[in-house]
Amino acid sequence: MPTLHRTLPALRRLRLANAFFQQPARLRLRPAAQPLRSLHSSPQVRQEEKKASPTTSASSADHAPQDAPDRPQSKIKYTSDSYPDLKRDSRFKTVSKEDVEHFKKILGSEAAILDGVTNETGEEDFEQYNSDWMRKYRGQCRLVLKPETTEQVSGVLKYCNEQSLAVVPQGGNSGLVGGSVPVFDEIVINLSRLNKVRSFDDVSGVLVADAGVILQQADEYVGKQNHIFPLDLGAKGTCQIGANVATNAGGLRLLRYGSMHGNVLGLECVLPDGTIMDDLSKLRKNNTGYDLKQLFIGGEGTIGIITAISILCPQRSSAVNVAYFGLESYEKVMEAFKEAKKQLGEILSAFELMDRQSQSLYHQASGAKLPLEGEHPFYCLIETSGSNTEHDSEKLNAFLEHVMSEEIVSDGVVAESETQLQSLWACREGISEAGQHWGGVYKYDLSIPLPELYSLVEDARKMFESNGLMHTEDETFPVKDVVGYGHMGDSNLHLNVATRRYDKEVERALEPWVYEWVAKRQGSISAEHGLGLAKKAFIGYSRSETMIRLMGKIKETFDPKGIMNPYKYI
Ligand code: FAD
Ligand code: 2HG
Ligand code: ZN
Repeated sequence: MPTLHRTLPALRRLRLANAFFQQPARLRLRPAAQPLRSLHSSPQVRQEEKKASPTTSASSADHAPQDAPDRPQSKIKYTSDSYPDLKRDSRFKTVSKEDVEHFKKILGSEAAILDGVTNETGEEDFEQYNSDWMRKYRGQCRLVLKPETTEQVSGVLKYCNEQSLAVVPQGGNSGLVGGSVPVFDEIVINLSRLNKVRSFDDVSGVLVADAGVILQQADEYVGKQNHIFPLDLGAKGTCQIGANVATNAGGLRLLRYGSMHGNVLGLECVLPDGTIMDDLSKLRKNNTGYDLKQLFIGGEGTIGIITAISILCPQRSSAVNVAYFGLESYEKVMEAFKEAKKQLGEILSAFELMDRQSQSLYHQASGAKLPLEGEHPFYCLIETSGSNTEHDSEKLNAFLEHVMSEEIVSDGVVAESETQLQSLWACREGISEAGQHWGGVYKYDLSIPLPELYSLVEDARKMFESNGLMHTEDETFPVKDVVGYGHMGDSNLHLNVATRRYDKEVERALEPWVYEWVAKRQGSISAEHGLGLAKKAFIGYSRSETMIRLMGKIKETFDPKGIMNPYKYI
């Protein structure tokens, strides 16, 4: 790990920071983050690695253990076994040889079909399409279709609708709520071959691209023309922009650029009956009737398949700084956030929270050295992005001086180089994967009013201390640790309960306790990951009966036969 430029304690370090900020070379653009060693390898890569690992037969535990480098690999339990109350909908037909022949005609290429219906394709070839990133959900699909054009998607869906064949749209399969994999034998429609950039206008900043373009590639593409994709997240090397829209993904830049609902200008979608809805508008303003595309943003593949998006990409900032602080209490973190907004204003582009436990898990799982010596109860990562180096430095220095002299932060570092900047971001982005290193993880993605945001983590920790399910070292306890981190700037907490195995007793302790806790504070039980299968049953904690009924009507209108991503969402 390269030496980081220390800015604290107090004035001596601040002077160093000032000197540092006067060097123009230090202010660099942050490109899409590099994969974090094995930790950040994409789900596809992980699957390749898994094939070589030893496997055991299906676990008799509540849930099979999670993939981890130092553990033998076990098969994931079928979702239908983990959730025996879920029954296959008898309205749906089972895929036949005739159906496969028909799909072959539509898609016209061997590469576009993974067929376990008419030939002997083994179960292991379907594993990456049937199992999710958390290795918590596993479907039983025997047919994967990979259309290359919107017309092919249309032909496939039209036929599926006529034949009552259920489907699951699938992007990079990095979703965290079990929405992207089948529950039973639904056909997977994988969008990875629908992956061309259609146009980019460097005057307006409007990018039009197929749904299957990988987020990192989209960002690099517009980056070459000095623009930035308005979304960034840890799975950028794997997830697809169509799916990002379908999940209304939030991520690390939302504080600055806002949500997909604001940035997406148009969509091309295929409805379940094969109709192509061409609303690929490039206009920022268009008040002509209901804004139907908004229903697909966050629709999680339940009313149609997004085949292309038109999105507004902002100008890329030429000056980017990242600072990483240690703080003594959550109150100090709130103070730091208040000051950051006040003093950094329009150049503040991220304010991320990490607790001590989350940084410790990241360190243990990845082996990476943490940026600060000693431990602090809380850490935060602040990013600024602007177009004027001198102006940004002046603002950042004033902010640093203030938070240090007022003792709001106790220690901190500022990245001096691109590598250091990436290392600091890795401390934040690497937590998600680190959480599941020991066997399994229960993930909660919550919107909570800021003053109470961290109390949930403290209460969850107290609960596991008193119910005897948690021990950080003793492997016989199911829970290893409870960690809290997230997008502080968006009031979005990620509560991760790192476990040594998926265990129904742990799940029962957490659910519906977490959801009740959040509902009492008028929060949301899903801030940015969506509902999928994991949160479907709990939607009532965040939405009224009237709203759920209206959602049901929308679903019925678009998908009367219910073939789109069944058993999920509502
Ligand atoms: P998938 O997982 O394949 O699919 C997600 C859902 O969208 C499914 O319901 C699927 O049916 C549907 N879908 C996929 N493609 C389409 C389409 N073209 N049309 C219609 N429906 C479709 N999420 C955040 O919001 N913020 C984060 O910061 C964040 N960080 C993450 C970090 C890591 C390490 C990981 C593993 C995940 C993270 N996620 C985050 C979750 C996930 O990456 C996002 O939900 C992402 O948008 C999913 O993209 P995907 O291509 O992997 O979609
Ligand atoms: C993040 O912000 C992602 O890192 C993932 O949204 C959160 O894994 C999680 O719980
Ligand atoms: Zn997040």
